[in-house]
Amino acid sequence: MKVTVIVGGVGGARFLLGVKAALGLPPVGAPDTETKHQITAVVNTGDDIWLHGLRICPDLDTCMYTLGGGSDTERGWGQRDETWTVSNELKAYGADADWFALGDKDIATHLIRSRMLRAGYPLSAVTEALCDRWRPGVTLLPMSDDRVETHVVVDLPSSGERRAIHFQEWWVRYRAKLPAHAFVPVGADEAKAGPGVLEAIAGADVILLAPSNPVVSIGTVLAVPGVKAALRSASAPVVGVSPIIGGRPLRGMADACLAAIGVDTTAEAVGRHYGARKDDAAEGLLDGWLIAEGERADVPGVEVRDVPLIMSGPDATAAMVRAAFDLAGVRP
Ligand code: FO1
Repeated sequence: MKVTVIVGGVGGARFLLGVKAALGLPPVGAPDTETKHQITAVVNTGDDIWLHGLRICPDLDTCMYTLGGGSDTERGWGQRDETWTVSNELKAYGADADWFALGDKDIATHLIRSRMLRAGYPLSAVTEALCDRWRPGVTLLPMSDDRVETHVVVDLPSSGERRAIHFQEWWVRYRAKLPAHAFVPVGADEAKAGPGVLEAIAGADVILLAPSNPVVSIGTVLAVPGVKAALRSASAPVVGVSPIIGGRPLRGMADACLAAIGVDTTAEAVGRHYGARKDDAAEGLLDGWLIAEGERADVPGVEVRDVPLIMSGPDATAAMVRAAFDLAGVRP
């Protein structure tokens, strides 16, 4: 079965572990036997940032390390057994963005990526090369090879002046505590969907929206021209998984993002925000919407089902994914 998943960072990577487990694949690493299943993840690159002359791709790296067995599962990003020597040296030099910690092992990934990008390789080719080592067992496709960066319009705490800052500064330096007036996916309008992205959507047997941040992760992927239209016209059913449980996000700060775009932090509001695919007026995406056990949500035109949504491990997540397949009416 061909499964295409639209994902962001930490939540998306955890969800992909469950997609692999639901298809009988080892959650971590690549299956050593030929499998009849094909999982493709279309990954948000709006969080990417140039720092210290290195191109950092948090969501691609989180998916690659998590699925390749190299991630620090507690932190959720970067590699496990990390050291911070270079980062501390950069701080000692007073280098910019000392609020963004780069692990020594992680820096090797950014060195390889930056060298390949400077040699003219597109991000998709770079990602493929890095995955040759990490073997995630899932095809990781950048949503675009073009530069798309999420910037956040805030009032600077120092001067009160309204400015657009990079998403990472808002997310890491200010912990999303500065009210966001708008999120701007800079470059999205001119971006082209990455190689294989539209094909992975058109050719899928089932399409899943991971329980990632609906605004700055899923929303940014949807901002790439052609992606939303491809989802709406795909022959495969589209099922989303709510990232909001009990009126709040499990991890991350999706509530701060949703508030900024005037969407309540409820599973129902996010489901309505994505909209019903059969509702042409709303240009919606969903056929099905998975919400947390015991919750209720009325999303006109979308079949809603409540199941346990805590991704406590690959098996729990696999059960969630099987529920999504069920709701989509597909069987692996
Ligand atoms: N998140 C933090 O909260 N603090 C950090 O210092 C930090 C560094 C970092 C370095 C590389 C990387 O790939 C991710 C990093 N992240 C850090 C996480 C990152 O901000 C988020 O994972 C995504 O951008 C949001 O999903």
